[in-house]
Amino acid sequence: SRCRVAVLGATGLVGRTMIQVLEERNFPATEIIPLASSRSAGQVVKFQGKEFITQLPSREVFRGVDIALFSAGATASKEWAKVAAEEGAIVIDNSSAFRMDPEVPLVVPEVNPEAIFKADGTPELIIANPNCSTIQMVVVLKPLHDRFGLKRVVVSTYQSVTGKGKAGRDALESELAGEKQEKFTHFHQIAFNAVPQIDVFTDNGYTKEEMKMVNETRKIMGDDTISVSPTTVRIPVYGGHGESLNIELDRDFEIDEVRELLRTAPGIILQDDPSASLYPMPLTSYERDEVFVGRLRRDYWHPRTLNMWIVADNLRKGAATNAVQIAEVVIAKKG
Ligand code: 2RA
Repeated sequence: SRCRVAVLGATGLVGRTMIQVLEERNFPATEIIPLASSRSAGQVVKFQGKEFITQLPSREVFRGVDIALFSAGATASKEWAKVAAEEGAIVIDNSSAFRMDPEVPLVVPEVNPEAIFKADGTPELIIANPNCSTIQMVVVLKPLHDRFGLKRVVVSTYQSVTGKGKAGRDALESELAGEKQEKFTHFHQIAFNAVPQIDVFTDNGYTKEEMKMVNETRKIMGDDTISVSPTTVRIPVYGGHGESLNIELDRDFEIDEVRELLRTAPGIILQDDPSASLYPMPLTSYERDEVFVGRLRRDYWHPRTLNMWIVADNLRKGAATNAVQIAEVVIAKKG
């Protein structure tokens, strides 16, 4: 059934990608209600050949909205998610505001789509979209967890500057143009560099980005016995986040069995032929919706353990596409 879709943060990099993905996937929206802060209100947004004017969020604006996609930061989500839900919208929130709230499901459709729905079969009113670096990892961990049991993951990330939206992209561009950029990557230059800090440090020496990977993975997978040991690093690339995964399973495996399992798993494309130097890279994952897997190999130096390298477009599967896929599951059930 056709529905009215609001997008809060419509003029940001993720918000614009959400609208692009809704159009590409022919999401059955009768109209888009683009919402943004006063800085961006008034901007024109195109959708399915029609033009919509970006407005300020308000309770009235959410009245009659069926799906509200949020990507305007945690403060805006805390201010507007419950209001939108009270007005009848199903809120799919890409911010960190509700991800660890026990009342709010944290969903990757390939992993835990059932979490979208209450016991009575109706959708939860607020559904949280996980952090980009977590989404691409759990898409790959899910089939392994189901088949072999999952004990521990050591993950090192190589994250695109677009994880920080337009600010990240503009920072890299201005540095490459020779202008010094002060406010990005914690006052370090990002061009020609690697910065092992994404978001702020917490008391335990890990950054918020790293603790998101630890905590969100356990919630999405529904398994608090999984241990995740993360290091998240910003690098000056476009196109997606890369992640090196060292995965210890509960049961041993044949590497060809793992390869076949991943080749046929939902949301995954295997790009793995060392003889042809074929493996995933950010530039070849750009604007794609799948998680690309390569460099699959046994870890000969630790039992029941394998290594792999995965890449996904952090603006798409890492944010916008995952949110739209959740919306597709919601409306498919509504019929
Ligand atoms: C980043 N994952 O890459 C965080 C937020 N998108 O900056």
